[in-house]
Amino acid sequence: MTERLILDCDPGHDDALAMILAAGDPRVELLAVTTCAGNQTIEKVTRNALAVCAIAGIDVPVAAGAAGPMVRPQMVAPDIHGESGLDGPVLPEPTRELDPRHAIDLIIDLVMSNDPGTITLVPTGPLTNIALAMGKEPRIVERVKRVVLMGGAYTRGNRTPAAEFNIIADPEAAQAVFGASWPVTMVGLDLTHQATADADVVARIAEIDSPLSRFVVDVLRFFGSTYLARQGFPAPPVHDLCCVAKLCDAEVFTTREAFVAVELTGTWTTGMTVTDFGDLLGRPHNTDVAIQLDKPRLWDMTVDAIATLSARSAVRS
Ligand code: PIR
Ligand code: CA
Repeated sequence: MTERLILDCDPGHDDALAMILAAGDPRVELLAVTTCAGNQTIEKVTRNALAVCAIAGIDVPVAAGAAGPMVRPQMVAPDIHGESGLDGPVLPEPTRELDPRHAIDLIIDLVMSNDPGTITLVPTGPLTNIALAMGKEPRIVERVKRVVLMGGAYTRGNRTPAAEFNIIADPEAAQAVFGASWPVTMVGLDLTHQATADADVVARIAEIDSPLSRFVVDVLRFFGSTYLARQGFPAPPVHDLCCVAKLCDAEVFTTREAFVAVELTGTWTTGMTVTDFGDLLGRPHNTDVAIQLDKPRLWDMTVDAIATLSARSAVRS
């Protein structure tokens, strides 16, 4: 059965790769792309989403969502993603219109009009849209099959020593998502830091030699340069890609059940995803936590998706 998903994102270099895999892998069906302020402002990330659609030939609805977090002041990540949110490649002009609906309404419409248990939500930015959609239409919680989110970690942070960016950018929204009764998979930094785009991967993508492959190479080069300069990584971790990969092939990473809660009142730890794999807190486990990546599997499917979309665009033009 093909996995049907809504990608709620803040593109973002790794978000762009997640869009491409979701559109190019035959094992999943991308129903819509919704945007949320995160890596950059809502205007910028929405523009970037449309640019990725243009270069990759993605023609699903795209809707703009929340312009900032539910409670706290806004946080963006120009140090890693640049001023545009997707610095590096030349961004093509959008070829299509935005969906007129707010992201929250598009999510609600799709979930309520499809059979229960058939749609997976894949948030790869702050969880603002998902939490607001739940607040507006609480019945989506029992209709969504699963939430596979990029965020958090059980061992580290990247925005503070304790907190990962997507969670600390809107911790109240994140806690609402973890605290709801739907199944949640947390694809955190413990997993995504294994998903580096090493030189051999960039070379394989370059070999496809299409406008899309050149775009992806530029995306990865810029992302690699900021990750090297800011965080000392020899190659950039393509976080958001891992969530979509899990829907393409469940074997791409292992998980372990845990109780996860978001710290909302810490002095130094706000936004931390406190993870109890055992029973220290005496709480029922509410999350499948991503642990171990099969890296060759991840990059094989990603290279294949780029090749598939490149061939599709070549036929069309
Ligand atoms: C990546 C991100 C934000 C900040 C840094 N330092 C690195 C973005 C990515 O798009 C990903 O979704 C998540 N947030 C990783 O923290
Ligand atoms: Ca992201």
